[in-house]
Amino acid sequence: MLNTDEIRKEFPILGQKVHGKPLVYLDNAATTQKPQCVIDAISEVYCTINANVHRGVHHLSQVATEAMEQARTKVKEFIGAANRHEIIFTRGTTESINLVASSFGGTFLKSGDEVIISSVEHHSNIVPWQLLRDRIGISLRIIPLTADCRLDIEAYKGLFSERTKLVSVAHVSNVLGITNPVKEIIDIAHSHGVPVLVDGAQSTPHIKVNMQELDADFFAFSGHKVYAPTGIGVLYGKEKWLDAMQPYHGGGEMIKSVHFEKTTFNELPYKFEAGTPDYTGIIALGKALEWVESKGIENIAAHEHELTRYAVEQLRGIEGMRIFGEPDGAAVSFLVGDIHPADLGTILDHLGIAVRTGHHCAQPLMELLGIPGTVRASFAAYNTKEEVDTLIKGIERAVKMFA
Ligand code: 7TS
Repeated sequence: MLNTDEIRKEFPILGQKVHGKPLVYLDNAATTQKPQCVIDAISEVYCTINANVHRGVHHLSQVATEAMEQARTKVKEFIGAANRHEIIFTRGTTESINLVASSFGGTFLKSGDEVIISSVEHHSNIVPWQLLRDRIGISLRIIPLTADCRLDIEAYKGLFSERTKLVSVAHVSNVLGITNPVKEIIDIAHSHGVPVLVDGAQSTPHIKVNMQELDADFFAFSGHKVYAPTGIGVLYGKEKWLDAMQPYHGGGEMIKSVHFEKTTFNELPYKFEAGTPDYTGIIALGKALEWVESKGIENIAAHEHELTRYAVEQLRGIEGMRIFGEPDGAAVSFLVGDIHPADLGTILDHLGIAVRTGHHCAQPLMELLGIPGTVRASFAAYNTKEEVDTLIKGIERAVKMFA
């Protein structure tokens, strides 16, 4: 059980008022708020150990390097990776997926090859593959949806051909809050000898992920959705793939030796970490993951599932309510009558309630659902049932206004 009263005290931002009303922050799928310990970790770096990493013999540089590498160990443990060097720091999920598209694509894909993605992908797991399509002539196969907004696994099985080279799917839909059967998806792909990239942006904050159990070949997530700062993220990749893949960015740190005629590349993970890394963000990410572990991710998940279940139950009582799919995670998407999602979002904002409205960077999914967008409420460890009640009252008020 989580003690939300105590947890809320750790998040300074939550105490404020918005438009004169206590802030009800329900946009956690977009980004989570940060606990004081994470905020402190950032200022502590600059107050005590700041120096560029990996290249100094001097004391500060060594301390900063050690702190950064400890955070890598923390990430490795958090996601159950086999090796530290399989953890690559990026700017976030978007960059992690672009890295795979560019480096895996550049190494292993050629014209005519196929990549399988799904109907529920965020734009960041669509557009990198389209860029690759335009660059080298691959094609995309899309896993369709069933009537209840789940991935159609039977249809997925039929998408494979001898040209299939990669599957790239979201672990949890950022719109529907539905967990995809990624283990099954991975097992099916592996039975065809095809590797799988899992977009873990919406699962890592809410589900205990373990790379050994999942057997994903690549796994991407963003720090800022799991109580860490913006601008830092992770790509996990199996050593056998990362080793064989060409580098992504060129520059300092990713090289062993550089001559005008020829350059040799550094070992993993540094081969994929060109330039000065965001070591401050990395250290704070380590702190955020420690914070999650201190509360227990299973406890956080149980709390969020209960909030989602309660929210769905309460929302269903509102006339004209349309909930998309049956969320099992920490987000719910809905529309009410013919109220435009942006109008509903604006009214809720005036009541101090922050929800997301629009297409949620999943325009193809909106097209499939035949809607312009949704209103999405998404939960984190610090949200409460009272906040769900405030949301419901706000929606009821909006419905009256539009009646
Ligand atoms: N993949 C999924 C499933 C996501 O939900 C998001 C961000 C991304 C990738 C991209 O993550 P980034 O950190 O690199 O930007 N999703 C959302 C959202 O639902 N609302 O704002 C951002």
